[in-house]
Parts: sequence; structure tokens; C-alpha cells
Amino acid sequence: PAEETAQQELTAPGDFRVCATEGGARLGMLHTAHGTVHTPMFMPVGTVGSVKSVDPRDLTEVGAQVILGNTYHLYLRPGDEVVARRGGLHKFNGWDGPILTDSGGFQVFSLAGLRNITDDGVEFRSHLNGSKHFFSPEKSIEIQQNLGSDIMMVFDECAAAGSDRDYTIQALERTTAWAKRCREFHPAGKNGQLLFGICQGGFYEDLRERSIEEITAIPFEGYALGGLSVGETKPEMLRILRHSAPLLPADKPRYLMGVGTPLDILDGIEAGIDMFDCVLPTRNARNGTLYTSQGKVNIKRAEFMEDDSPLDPNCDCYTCRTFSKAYLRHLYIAKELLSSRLNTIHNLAYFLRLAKDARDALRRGGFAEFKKSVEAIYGVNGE
Ligand code: PRF
Ligand code: ZN
Repeated sequence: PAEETAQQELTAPGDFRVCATEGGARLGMLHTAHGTVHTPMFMPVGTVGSVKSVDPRDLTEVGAQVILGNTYHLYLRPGDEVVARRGGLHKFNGWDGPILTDSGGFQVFSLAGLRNITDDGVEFRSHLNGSKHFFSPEKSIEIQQNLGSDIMMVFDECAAAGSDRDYTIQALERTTAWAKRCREFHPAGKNGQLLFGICQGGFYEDLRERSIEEITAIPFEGYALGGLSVGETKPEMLRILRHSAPLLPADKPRYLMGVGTPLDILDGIEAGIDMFDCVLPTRNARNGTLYTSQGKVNIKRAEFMEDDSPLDPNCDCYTCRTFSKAYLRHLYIAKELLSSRLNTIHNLAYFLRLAKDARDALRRGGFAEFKKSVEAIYGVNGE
């Protein structure tokens, strides 16, 4: 059935159904307090509550289903209580589809200054003004409750790439203990907000197995793989992804955090992942790197100075329907604000269509063929 006609069947937030499979890949539906979404899906990143340079109307038009927000950023500015007093993040930012919030675990380790990690939580300094703060698992969930997101993530410790085995074990154990505390602080079903667990374990297959055993022993509404795409090589990422994804419960949504390129996303879908997020389409749009059906295009190149053709003849987004490459290049070179918006609309349309095309292919059993067609353009080792 078409995606739109199948929607009424799921009723409670957290209801998840696998509708079709092809090898390890899954076509599914997940119900949230702000509606049902179709998986596999790509989720645009809206770190501080806004997806950079675009608005909710743009997001709806390019086919976004879920957008991300970050606990760490929104806690520091404007403050989760400020957001709560405005009725939550949906009322505040005008996006009334589902919102997923990351827990702050990853950002505290990647952005904040001078951290002190203990079993109780993490003391850190704001990247904005150096002020001192403390996140515990309970604090992270309290912030996410104040934000009113549909999908909350547990507070985890993502060990840095290249961490040795001993440190990876310590982070894994802490992640399990913190996951239990998050679940205790937020019982299943509370306020219609879902809570997903995060598996760590670095680049050690046995530690990945151990983390997955421990985290999936706790009842969450979905399970994520964290700690990938943190600077490792692609073969390393694939080794852990292909080993770990099939070990996650088949009856819950599976989320690969912070991944990735178009080819990474297709590799993830093939391994059995349902949800993806990444800053790549939005960040690259602002750098003038655009994803098209013919591969990546750098719009600043002189060859486009008088090119009247659309950026991607196979794209139906507002940017491609309306403007020429010559104009998009001009906006980029002139550092016009509109450049970011038009480029972001297009790149998001590309990533969201990639996921939609994957769903359509899964529905007819043509995913393997679809994946090959994208690999032929982007190259098995490209991005
Ligand atoms: N943990 C959390 N958020 C994340 C990650 C993680 O490991 C990653 C790793 N790619 C991205 N975002 N909480
Ligand atoms: Zn386009």
C-alpha cells in the first residue's frame, strides 16, 4: 500500500511495524506523539532548534519527517526552561512534526571544554562562555522532558576514536549504568515521549556484543548504535555496523547516530538500520557542495558561470525547479544569505529522496538494485 494509506494502523507512541524486508533491510513505520513516520528515514539536524537556513515550510516541502534538536545546545541557550514556558520545542520553533533530541552525551565530549567525567555524570564548560555545568543522566532526561521531544536519547559516553580497550570498557559500563538511570527516571509511555537506548563498545566486536546485550536488556522504545563515524575508516565503520545492526531487536526501530554520506546510509539500510541523521547535507550546502543524481557538484566552480541548466534535472525541489546553476554560483560567490537557503533545500531534498527511494525500492523488492545504481554514481569508495 502507499505510505499515506497505511498510516492509521499505528495508534500508541512507540508502536513500530516492519512492513517488508529485503535481506537485512527493513521497511517500517513508527508512531510518535506528533504522527507516524516511515522508515528507513533521514532526519535533518536542527541543533539549536532550527535546521540552519530553512524554515518548517521548507522542511515540509522537501519531505522531512523528523527533525533533530540538541539537548546540550538548547540547555545552554536559550535554556530548556525558557522553551518549556513557551509550551515546548514544537510551539517554540513552529515544527509540528516529530522531534528527536540527542542527549548531550556526544556534544559534551565533542564541543565542551575541560570535562570531568565521573560515574555520576559529566562536569563541563560551555563552548559559548566557559561557564561551568553538570549533566547527569537524570538532568539530560529532565531537559529533554522540558523540550517535549517525541524521541529522547539516553545520556551515553561516546569514547573518542582510537580509545584503547580498557577505556572503551569503562565507557561501555558507564553507558549501561546511565541507560538504566535514564529508564528509571522516564518510565515507558510517560507524556508520550519515547526513550531510545544507545549501544557503544568502540571498534571491538566483543565489546559491541556486550553493550548490545546490556542495553537491549533494558526495555527501550528503540535502540541506537553510537560511537560510529567518529573518524574511523569506512571499512572499520562497515565492520562494526554489519556485525552490530543485526544483533539489535528486530521489533524495535534501529538508529545509526550521526551517519552519514549517501553511500553510508545505503550501507546502513542494508545492515538493518531504520533511522539516520547527519549534518552533511546542511553543512555542505553552506560550503557550496551539492549532492545530485550525477554525483557531487561544487557550485563555486567557474565552469558554472554561464550555465543556465538546473542544478539537478532529476530533482523536483524548489531550487532545481526555479534557478540555474549560474545563479546559484553567483549567490555563493557573492556570499548571499539566499545561497545557504537554496542549497540547503536542495541537499535536504536529495537526502530525503534517497531515503524515500529506498523505501519505495524495499516495497517492491528492488533495494539491492537501487543501492547499486547510487553506488555507480557516487563510487564504492567515494561519498
Ligand atoms: N552518542 C550520542 N549522539 C551521537 C553519537 C553518539 O555516539 C554519535 C556518533 N556518531 C553522533 N551523535 N548521544
Ligand atoms: Zn534540487
